[in-house]
Amino acid sequence: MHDIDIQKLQQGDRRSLAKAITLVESKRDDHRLEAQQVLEAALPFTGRSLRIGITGIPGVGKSTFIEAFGLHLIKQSKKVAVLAVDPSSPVAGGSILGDKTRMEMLSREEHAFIRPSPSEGSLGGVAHKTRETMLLCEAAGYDVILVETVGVGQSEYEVASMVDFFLILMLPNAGDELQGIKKGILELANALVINKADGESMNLARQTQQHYQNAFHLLKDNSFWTPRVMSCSALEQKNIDTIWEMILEFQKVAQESGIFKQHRHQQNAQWMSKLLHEMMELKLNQSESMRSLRAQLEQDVVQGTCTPYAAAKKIIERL
Ligand SMILES: Nc1nc2c(ncn2[C@@H]2O[C@H](COP(=O)(O)OP(=O)(O)OP(=O)(O)O)[C@@H](O)[C@H]2O)c(=O)[nH]1
Ligand SMILES: [Mg+2]
Repeated sequence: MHDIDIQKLQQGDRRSLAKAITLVESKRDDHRLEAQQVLEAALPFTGRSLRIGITGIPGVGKSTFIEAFGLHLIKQSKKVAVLAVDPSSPVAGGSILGDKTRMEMLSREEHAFIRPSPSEGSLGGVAHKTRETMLLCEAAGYDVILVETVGVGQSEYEVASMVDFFLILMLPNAGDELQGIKKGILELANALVINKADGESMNLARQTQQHYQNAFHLLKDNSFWTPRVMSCSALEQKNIDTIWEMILEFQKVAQESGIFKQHRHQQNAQWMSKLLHEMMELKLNQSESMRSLRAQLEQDVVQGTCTPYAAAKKIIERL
């Protein structure tokens, strides 16, 4: 039994929060039910924080940025939670926040909560329960939730679908067109921030900023917000305050136009769809007869004796 005290969690008790997250991340069937109950109890206390997604290729400075940004937020009397989405790809090489020393200062702060996500072996394990974890942090009174993900693939879409503001960090390198970031991902951005704008890279950073500013002008401009292009030095903590002000401006504009709420409602609809898929999978795997029917039909499809459509239909009918 996990025995999670929602009241304590709501008062910001870190142990209760950590325990609740562990429960939510568990894959055991009996834990799932319990996790659902905890989430439902926490739900009335969620929705009040600002959710920010931060991505960028390995080495761009995400951890350094989040530490500087988090410390700045704490100075503004905010409570900050940092969550990591771990794509666990061989490229990323395991847990993003495995090397916690990089956020040493932030992790020592009483008003910061840092939670690395567990390494997931499987495909589709991306953003594993990050949304649920986020809600638990909100219930525990964190004002700003920072979700870090490595800019190497699918996880950005997942993260973008659960945050209010999506920020991409870039290197000061104007020559290198998209710096390994896919164009589609660039379109998710509410802001691009050129990091490492310090020392000898100052000029290059300025050029890169100009470059992306032009690129964004060519991109869409039919929304309420034109993506901003800024630069900063996470290492020297320069311009971190300006980035926070820009995000606050976004929040204000989005809230006043009603888009902030609308966006969250749409995200909830997407989430429901995702849960529905998950629950169906779970149900399919629960009974022996369903498992064997599925295996048999898969064989038939592979051998060409049954169409994928007909096979899927048979399974759904049996469900
Ligand atoms: N000059 C300079 N170096 C920086 C800056 N931000 C980060 N770095 C350095 O860049 C390296 C990578 O920084 P991290 O914060 O670990 O980068 P990351 O994006 O979290 O990397 P992964 O976790 O591997 O994806 C470190 O050596 C940092 O000290 C910056 O603003 N200026
Ligand atoms: Mg990192």
